[in-house]
Formats: sequence, structure tokens, C-alpha cells
Amino acid sequence: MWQEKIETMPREELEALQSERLIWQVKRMYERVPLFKQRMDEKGLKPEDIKSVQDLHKLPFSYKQDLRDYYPYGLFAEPMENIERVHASSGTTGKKIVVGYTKKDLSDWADCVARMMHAIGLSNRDFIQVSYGYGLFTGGLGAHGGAERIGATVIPTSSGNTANQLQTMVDFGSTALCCTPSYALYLGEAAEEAGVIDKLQLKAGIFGAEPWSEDMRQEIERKLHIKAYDIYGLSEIMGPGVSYECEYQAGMHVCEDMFIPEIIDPDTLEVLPAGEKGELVFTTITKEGFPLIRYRTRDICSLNYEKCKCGRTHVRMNKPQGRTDDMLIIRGVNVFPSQIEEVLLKVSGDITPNYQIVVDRVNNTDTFDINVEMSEALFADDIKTIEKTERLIKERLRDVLGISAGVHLVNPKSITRSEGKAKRVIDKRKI
Ligand code: DLL
Repeated sequence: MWQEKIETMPREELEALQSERLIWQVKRMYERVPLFKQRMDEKGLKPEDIKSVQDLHKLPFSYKQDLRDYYPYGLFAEPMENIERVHASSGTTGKKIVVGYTKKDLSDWADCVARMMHAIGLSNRDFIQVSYGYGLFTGGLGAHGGAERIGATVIPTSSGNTANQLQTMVDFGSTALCCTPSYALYLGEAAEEAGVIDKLQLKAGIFGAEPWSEDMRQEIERKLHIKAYDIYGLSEIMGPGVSYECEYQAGMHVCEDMFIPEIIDPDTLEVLPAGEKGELVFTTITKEGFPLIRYRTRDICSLNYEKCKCGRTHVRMNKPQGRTDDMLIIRGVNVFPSQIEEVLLKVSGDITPNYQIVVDRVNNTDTFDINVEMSEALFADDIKTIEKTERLIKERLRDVLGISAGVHLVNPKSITRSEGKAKRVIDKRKI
């Protein structure tokens, strides 16, 4: 085990450690993060009222909207001199949300990912190909940090260029692959087509950033002749490695010495008993740069406190089974319908606000199309003007979302009207 003492700590000891760290974090944030102080004051709470993890439920929640309201650095708990790196991910509308890490935060992150890599049998003898995107997305550099921490040889291909990915995998002798599960499947197919499956030395894959099913796991394992492991995380809390599967592939161990998970009922906000399904909430108890208390992830899942065969005592979370908001994850990228709407409303007076987003999965790749109704005036115009408008919308969307969508201007009044809420999203993927 990478950090055996921590990973197998008896629950009582773990809770004592969590309590100590929670008290430290609450006090520190109360002094340093004005929004947190304001929310504590509104509840009539003082840092001294938090005496152990048993008091966690008293603390105020935090939300993605907070990151937007205090964009970019307004919620950081350290001066910028101590922030060594920032990452970002999609906000609900135009602006991204920004997160920051101190040197220690980056080191703790590398440890979390290293715990997983070690758990699934990777070591300094391995060649780890990181095909998550590098850049503001946490996937690439997050996996990279863990691979370096275990002393493996890192192959930082980043995402895209499938032919090159395969060539690298063959020539450099990659033994582990990190990417989204849908891209892993696609790579498996491409490898089959290129006739290079037998030349691969892959044994394991670390896949996450989007929901995937047990069926998909089996298909990836069969296609690439590897063991496929799930890794979970979100930028706001850290990035990949908040939780991870061990060698038994039976739920993802949350790094509980750093993040305390809770499951709440998203309507009543009550904390639910172990095993029940609800919204996952995290409190970061070691993060320095950008800590969060009771952050509502919007992911739906349940927690399993039974002891795992691997000996780790850290609680396991089940695969997230949907979200309590309307965020879509398309080709690993987070997309909010509100971002699309914002672009459409800004881009042209030639279209109406009636649109529909259609997502599907064809040949293991997500398809992403947006149908938008033209105005009567544009409809009467020539085809060249219509195509020009389509291209313009497509470009703007790519700039904002970071992935491209098929944009189709459709006839006025051709999108079915609903009597209640407009059905903006048709997600045909069976995940
Ligand atoms: O996706 C971090 C990550 C990178 C995780 C690489 C794993 C591997 P965000 O872009 O902020 O961060 O998106 C976070 O993605 O709230 C979930 O809805 C979803 N998600 C992440 N991992 C999984 C997973 C990264 N293993 C959001 N299964 C989260 C299902 C996942 N959903």
C-alpha cells in the first residue's frame, strides 16, 4: 500500500484525525474566506461550535454558483504567492470556475492518485500513458502527478490523435492507460482495426471523468485485454483521485483523511444513513489553497462502510448514477444547457430561442447535436446565409464549450412544443 498507515487506519482513529483536521479547517476558513464567515454568521455558528466530525451537519453548504460569484480567486484561502497552480472547469454559463492549489495541495493530490496506482499494482517499472487532456482540465496533470509520485515512466500524450496514441502505446511499451472510458473503448476499436492489439503491453486502465457502466467495463477489458479501474473526482474538490477503485473493483475508496463525504437528500437536505442513495457532499479537511465545506457535488450515489477485502478502511462510494442538476458530460467535457442557451441568445437575431440538444453514443463516441429553429426571415433567405449562421453558431459554441457540436438550423415551429417544461435535452446514451 502507498500510505498503509493512513489507508488502513481503524475508523475510530480516522474519525479522530478527521475531527482534528475539520476543526483546523473551519477555524482557518472562518478567518480567511469572507463568504464562509458570512454563512456561519447567518447560522449563528462560531468555529468553536465545531468540536468533531459529529458536528459536520451543522455547517453551511457550498455550491458551484459560489465559484461563479467569486470568480476567479475570491474563495481562495491563501494569498496568490502561495498558489502554485490553477485549474478550471465549466461553469453553468459562460465563465469557467477556477480552483487553486498550494505546493502541499499538489503533493496531497499526487498521493491520492499514487494510492490508486499502487493499489492496482503499478510501480516504477510501469509506463503510464496519460491520455486525459492536459491544461486547465484536471485529468492530465492530475494523473501525471500520481504517476510521477510512484516513480513510473510517464508518457504524457494528452488527449486526441488516436493513430498517434496507438503508435506511442506500441512503440513506447505503455503498460497502463489513463483516459475517459469512452475514449478507452474507442482506442480499443481503433487498435483492433489497425491490427495492433497483440503488440500492446497494456495491463491496466484508469478511467473516469464521466459515468460508465459495468457492461462498458467488461467491453473495455475484453477489447484492450486489460483490467479497467474507475477513478472519480471533481475540480472543485481536487481533480481525479478523490476516490478510486482498488484491486477488487468493488466501489471507489474515498481518500477520507482528506475529504469527508456525506450523502444528503437533495430536497430536504437531511444527511442520509449509510447505504442510502442521495447527493454526494464533500468537505476538504487538508486543502490549503481552495478549501470547501460541505460542497454539493450534484452527483447521486451511495456510500458503503463495509470493510473491503483489500484491507483499506476508507469508505467506498458506488459509481455515480446521475446528477441532481442538468450537467451533461459529453466526450468527458462538462456541458451545461445554460451555456448553450447563452451562446444561442447572443449569436444571432436570425434564430429563435427554441432549440434541442441531442446526445447519443455511436461507435463508442458521444455525438452532440443542436437543433435550433430559424426565424421566419432567415427561413425565407438563401441557403448560403443559413449555412453561414450555422457555422457562426458552431464556432462560438466550440469556443465556449471546448468541444464541437453539430449545429442544424431547422424550420420554424418544427421542434415539438411541450406543455410543461421545454424538453431541451434528449440524451439517448445508455450508460
Ligand atoms: O472530471 C476530474 C477527473 C478527471 C476525474 C479524470 C476522473 C478522471 P470535472 O471536469 O470537474 O473533474 O468533472 C467532475 O465529472 O462531478 C462527476 O459528475 C463526473 N465524474 C468524474 N469522475 C467520474 C466517474 C473531473 N468515475 C464531474 N464516474 C463529477 C462518473 C464521474 N462520473
